[in-house]
Amino acid sequence: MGSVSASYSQQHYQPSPENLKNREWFEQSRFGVFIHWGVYSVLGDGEWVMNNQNISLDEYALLPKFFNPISFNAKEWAKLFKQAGAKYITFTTRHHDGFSMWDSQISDYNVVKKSPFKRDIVKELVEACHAEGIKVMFYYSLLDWHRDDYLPVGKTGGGIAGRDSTKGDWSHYVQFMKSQLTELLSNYGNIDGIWFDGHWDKPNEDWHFKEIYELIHKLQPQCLVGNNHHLAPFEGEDFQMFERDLPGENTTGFGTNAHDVGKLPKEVCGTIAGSWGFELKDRTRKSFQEVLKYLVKAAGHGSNLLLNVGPMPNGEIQDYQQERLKELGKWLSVYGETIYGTEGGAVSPTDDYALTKKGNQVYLHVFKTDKKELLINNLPYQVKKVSTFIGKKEIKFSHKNNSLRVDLPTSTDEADLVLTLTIK
Ligand code: FHN
Repeated sequence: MGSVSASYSQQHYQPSPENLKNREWFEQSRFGVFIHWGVYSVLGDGEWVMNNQNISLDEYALLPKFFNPISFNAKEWAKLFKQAGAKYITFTTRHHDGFSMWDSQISDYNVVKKSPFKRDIVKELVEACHAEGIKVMFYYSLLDWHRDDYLPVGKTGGGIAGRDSTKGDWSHYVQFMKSQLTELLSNYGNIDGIWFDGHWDKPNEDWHFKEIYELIHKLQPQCLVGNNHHLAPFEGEDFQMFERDLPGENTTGFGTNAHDVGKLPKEVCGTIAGSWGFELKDRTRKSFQEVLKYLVKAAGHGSNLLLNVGPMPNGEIQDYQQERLKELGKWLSVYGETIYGTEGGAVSPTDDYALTKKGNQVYLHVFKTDKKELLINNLPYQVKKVSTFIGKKEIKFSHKNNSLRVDLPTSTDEADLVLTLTIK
């Protein structure tokens, strides 16, 4: 096992012009849809079911036979994402169970060869999204509960516990990943990002990230590399991600990177449901107000929100998840200017408000509150005028010693009252 640092120190990654341009696009996008969908959805117990229920490889191998999503319609999904105002999707091409959702020539353990559905889901989804002008990123799990060459098990691996760890062959596994990534980046047109996950299963392993990232950038220079290792960004990465947390926060305990918010474009990911993959006992459904606040607070931190849906095994996205997306889309069709293409505000979002900025306009998003006035300290702008974003009605304010006090209109029962601050 090599040392972690050996794989990515001593490099001087120079992003290509295409890559830098794509980072700009990414930063302006602010909203993407995450999709966790695989054969695990059949069991309706989340994407970790193999590990959590300690299902053996032989038992799990029966699952693809039941994966026959006859209601899957990539074009309908893409239309929904467009209607939601999403600028990109990130799709789980292969999650920790090691099952490939495309017609991989390198592994038969894939949707075309092992399921009665026999259709290349990745291909259909990419084509449908591109037709709607939505960019596509691929989630790719580094962790694998299925393959022998990944052995010995890492920190997780209920399904593979007890297997013969002498079968492991790390360099073979790394080569396998490179071959699969080559397929994904050669056969599906422009792919705008690779979203790695699972490094934390074997954090001290030499993952050969230098070679892997170089391969990606060679195959598609614009393709942005992100890695959900919950650490400060490694060399060769193009964006920094934060799981279920806002940049700088660490409420989940994942984020040892929480206080190490770098300069790369940022993305926060979170769910509409309680879990990522489909759960039958889906009892933690977020309201529109909650998901909207998540999006706005992420933007206030200068970050995108990647909001997850977990489609059902028949290929449908649950009605309430569709509703949340449509509600966001409706809101963004009115307030998009205050989110897309903005920078984060100079003051960090709180539970009461978030600020976004575009040129000399600052948008003050006030979340549903009973308060009659709002006080923001340490605001480094000279405010000339405060008005409602809708209707341009002037609002009373005072601004002394970097503290802004704003009178709130009596009816703040909107999920997010947006005010425009005109600054000098
Ligand atoms: O284990 C995965 C989990 O299933 C899911 O894919 C999330 C998404 O951020 N990432 C991992 C947990 O860190």
